[in-house]
Amino acid sequence: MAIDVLVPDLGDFKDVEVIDVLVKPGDTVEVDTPLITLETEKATMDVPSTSAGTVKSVAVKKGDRVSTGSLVLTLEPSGEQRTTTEQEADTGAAAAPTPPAAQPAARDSEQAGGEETITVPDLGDFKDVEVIDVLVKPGNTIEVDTPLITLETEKATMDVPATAAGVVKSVAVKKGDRVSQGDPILTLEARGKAAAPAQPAATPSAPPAAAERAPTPAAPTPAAPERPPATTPSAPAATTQVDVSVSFSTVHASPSVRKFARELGADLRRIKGTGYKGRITADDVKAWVKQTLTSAAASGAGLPKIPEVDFSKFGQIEVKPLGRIQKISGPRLHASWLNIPHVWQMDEADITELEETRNRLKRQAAERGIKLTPLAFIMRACVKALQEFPVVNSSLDPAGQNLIMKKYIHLGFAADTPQGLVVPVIRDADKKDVYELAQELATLSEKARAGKLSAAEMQGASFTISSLGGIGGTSFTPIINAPEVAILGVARASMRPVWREKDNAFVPRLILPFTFAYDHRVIDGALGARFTTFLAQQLANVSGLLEAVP
Ligand code: CAO
Repeated sequence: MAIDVLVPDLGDFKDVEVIDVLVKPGDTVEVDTPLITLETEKATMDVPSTSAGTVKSVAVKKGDRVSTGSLVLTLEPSGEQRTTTEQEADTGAAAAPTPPAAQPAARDSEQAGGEETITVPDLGDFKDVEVIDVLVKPGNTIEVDTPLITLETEKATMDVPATAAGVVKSVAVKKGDRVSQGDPILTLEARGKAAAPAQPAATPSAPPAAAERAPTPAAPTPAAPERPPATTPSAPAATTQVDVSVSFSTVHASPSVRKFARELGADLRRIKGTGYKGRITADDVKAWVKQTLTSAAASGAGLPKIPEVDFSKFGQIEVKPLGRIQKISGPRLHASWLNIPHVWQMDEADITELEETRNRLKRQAAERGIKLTPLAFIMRACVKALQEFPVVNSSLDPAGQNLIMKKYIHLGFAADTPQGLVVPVIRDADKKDVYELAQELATLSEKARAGKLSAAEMQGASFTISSLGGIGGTSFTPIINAPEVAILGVARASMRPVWREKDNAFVPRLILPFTFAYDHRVIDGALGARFTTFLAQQLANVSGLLEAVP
């Protein structure tokens, strides 16, 4: 016969939120298997099963609110089942009074303003409970309910909240101390009279008492009667039959850290605690989330996987590790590819005159030790275009809310080296003429090929050019060098017949094809096309490129 498992006696607490449902139909559960997790503002607790069997149906879902007697699930029993008597015996309910609700930290003075000492609240039968964290220090301003210290027994943690607001004058406990009811926690310069803790409203989470599988009768604790019933429950565990030793049996973390982890979707069971006695701290949760996100991005998590193939099945193979540079640049290229919505605007420039002039100047330049390649002219044209369209020389801030406009123009250029692709950077390119650019281009290219570039010589680019013109190809689609917002890909120039209206004839012209790749979050299509048009005009006007740099 099916068994209904109900929410146990939650004492005075009602409408407690279900923050996790830990089982589903078909699951086999044992006695004490956690079924659901409940949470009030400051406490979390798992509701364990009272019977063993197979889950037939689950009656609650995340976000539901439950009270004593609410149906949790229905089980097909497998034999083992606790009777009420057994449960009571197990929890000692019949033999001893319940651990009281972990009260708000008690005050020994309630006058308005003045100095107050906040003491450890009623912990029921439990004494010498360990302080595992002190959350405030002298000088801190605290409010009513600010967590002051965290107490922990072998399996449960609880924050003890403040009952008064004010400025902490001195703290009487430190990590590792053991405290009992009435021990002073801190002294406070009170800001004013707080509502007296007339009820266990600010009860911390699973009290140590409960964690010790202490007596937990269904009836309110004898320690509580002098207080009116709670109206704002925060620790149902405290006055219930729920065995919170189960709730906290796998991880050690304070309720606030549990809440934080849940908000981030972090599974505490997978996080290694670095806090006191292996406790999971908020920083552990943050570090875990950060690492998870980083590795997810690096591994392309969420993307459909490329099938793994055993190539040796089809013929002889040799496995060669990627080069050092490839190992570094690969993830960066991948990140740019995945993160930036690229648009590639193709265009071409008539560089007939540019090449005629360059060929004329080449020998002279060579005599001065300068190799005047087309790339130096292209760089000069890019500087002019970046000055005309400064947004192309910007970066998006990490939150994607602001543009960082750079007042400098540092040009990166992709260089093919025996060790792999590197991107040396010509700093302050806007202050250099074509010859200076050519000279620095040659120096940095040489250093790149010799593997002698310093880290500084590869940093700080605000725009990058990738020229494959010396090699070949008619066009290609470069990947933006994030966090830059654009890159220019230069292909090989070739002589082509171009229709010239005034001659009513085709004339041979040297045409340079190029691709302007841009981040569409920053640059609109119209601006992209204006940029390439402007760039083509600059390249067609060689005398403009040769002008002295102001
Ligand atoms: N069209 C036609 N010819 C071109 C040209 C173009 N767009 N660009 C260069 N050339 C010619 C040059 O005129 C030069 O010939 P001359 O000696 O007769 O003048 C020749 O090609 C070689 O030029 P270069 O490559 O030595 O010099 P550069 O300044 O143009 O380029 C550098 C320097 C470092 C960019 C280049 O050596 C290089 O490494 N290119 C590869 C870049 C790359 O790998 N990009 C891809 C990155 S993404 O994987």
